[in-house]
Amino acid sequence: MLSAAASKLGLTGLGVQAISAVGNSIRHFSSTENTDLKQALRELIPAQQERLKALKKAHGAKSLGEVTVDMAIGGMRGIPGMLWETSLLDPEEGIRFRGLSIPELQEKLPAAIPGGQPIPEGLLWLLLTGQVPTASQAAAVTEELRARSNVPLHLRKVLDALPAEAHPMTQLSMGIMALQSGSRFQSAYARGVHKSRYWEYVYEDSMDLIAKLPQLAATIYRRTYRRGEYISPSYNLDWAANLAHMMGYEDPGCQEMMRMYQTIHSDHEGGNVSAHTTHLVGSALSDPYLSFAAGMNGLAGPLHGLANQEVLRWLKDLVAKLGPTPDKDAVRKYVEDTLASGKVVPGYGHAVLRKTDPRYTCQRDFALKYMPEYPLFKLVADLYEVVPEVLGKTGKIKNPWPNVDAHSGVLLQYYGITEENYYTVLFGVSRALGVLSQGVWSRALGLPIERPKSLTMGALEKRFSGQ
Ligand code: NMX
Ligand code: MLT
Repeated sequence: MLSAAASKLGLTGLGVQAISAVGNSIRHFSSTENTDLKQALRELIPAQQERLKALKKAHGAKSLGEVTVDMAIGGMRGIPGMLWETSLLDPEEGIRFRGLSIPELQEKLPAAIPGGQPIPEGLLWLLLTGQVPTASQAAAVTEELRARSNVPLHLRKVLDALPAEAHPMTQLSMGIMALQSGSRFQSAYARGVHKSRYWEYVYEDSMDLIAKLPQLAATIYRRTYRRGEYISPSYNLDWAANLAHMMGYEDPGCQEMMRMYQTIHSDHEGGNVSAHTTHLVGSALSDPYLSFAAGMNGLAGPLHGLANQEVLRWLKDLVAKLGPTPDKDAVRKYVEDTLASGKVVPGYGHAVLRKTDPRYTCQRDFALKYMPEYPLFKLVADLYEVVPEVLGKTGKIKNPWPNVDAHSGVLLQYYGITEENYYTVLFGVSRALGVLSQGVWSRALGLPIERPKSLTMGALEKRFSGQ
């Protein structure tokens, strides 16, 4: 039966189901109808601690492979060096969240409207517990986040101290740091809490931060692009729809887009810059605000999350130069010119993926349903016919296919969110779900401070001299 909160949100019912990943297989089994997320975690943690202990005992001394000089110099590409429970990336297939692909998430997670996109609250339950939530469990997360969503008065003062033209990602990072004064982990640590309880305070901070991020993001948007005319939160909307509402967008299609957007950008295993940075900084027992702000500073780089902004700029420039419906030869030349000018083609390529990003495909499917005739969508679809071929011809680009950022701006533009400098903020809000969930587990599992070995060129030369 749906809870009162679930019925109010119109959440669709799902069978009670839970997953546990064992190697590559996923087992589905029944779970009790507990709607308290922290309690669910408390019950799950001891078994996972034992699992890690057993893994270390049985396999701790075994090798995961060779590390070459190229790998050490080349951004540690391909070196398995981190434990990350919430998602796993396959180069050919793309991301799986706790074992589930994006189409499986869309099928199994509770939605706000029948047959609609998953609500990110259900994904958060999944990321934290490994269990597919029921509608009432997802609705309980909506309620929990709502209860934690008030932002302190000083937040707006901190943002207002910045010039109006400060980049939205700078504002996001500063805003998260302004919220850090409320860290419960930091206070608990100062009081001397036992390390076995760290995860509890990291959970509190993570949920507080996730709850407040939509208001912070909407404040940045309205302050920067709508003359500071702010919109109060709605107490009837789910987390992602409320973000769209506070930004000033009420279209039900836009709300669905925001639920989908916030779900698919949440996690991409542990090695990407934003996740790895959050993990690294958190490993020093810096609280979730400090570590997530650091991760967001990484997301703000143009080779990472800022690429969604860069894609729109590149597309606008293309349309300005070639018109809205350019022929293939003109587009080919435009792509070649981008490469010849020493710039990257934004939205294409990936450090790990070797096929079209399933997050691109998911957004394309959304566009086919909601905006099939939108000219910008058609242009992006046409680019797919040209860009990989041109990139492939260079012979050096390992993945010529589009990534998540090649498509996201089109959906935002369609609903009127035209300010591309803002796009990475929406990516960042979503990324909190994955990296902060992992942060809770990192502390629950007692993972140590991260400290890989570095080498000088001289040390490498000496090591291999005479070979
Ligand atoms: N356009 C032009 N050159 C590229 C591209 C591209 N889209 N992708 C890779 N290359 C170049 C790359 O710069 C490198 O050149 P060089 O040897 O002169 O330094 C060469 O191809 C080999 O790079 P790869 O090993 O294929 O890619 P790498 O793992 O180093 O980089 C990215 C991955 C994602 C940084 C790179 O593909 C890129 O810059 N893409 C465009 C920016 C982008 O869309 N980033 C978003 C990624 C997703 N996200 O949200 O984080
Ligand atoms: C991400 O979502 O973090 C990007 O696709 C980059 C990555 O995985 O390296």
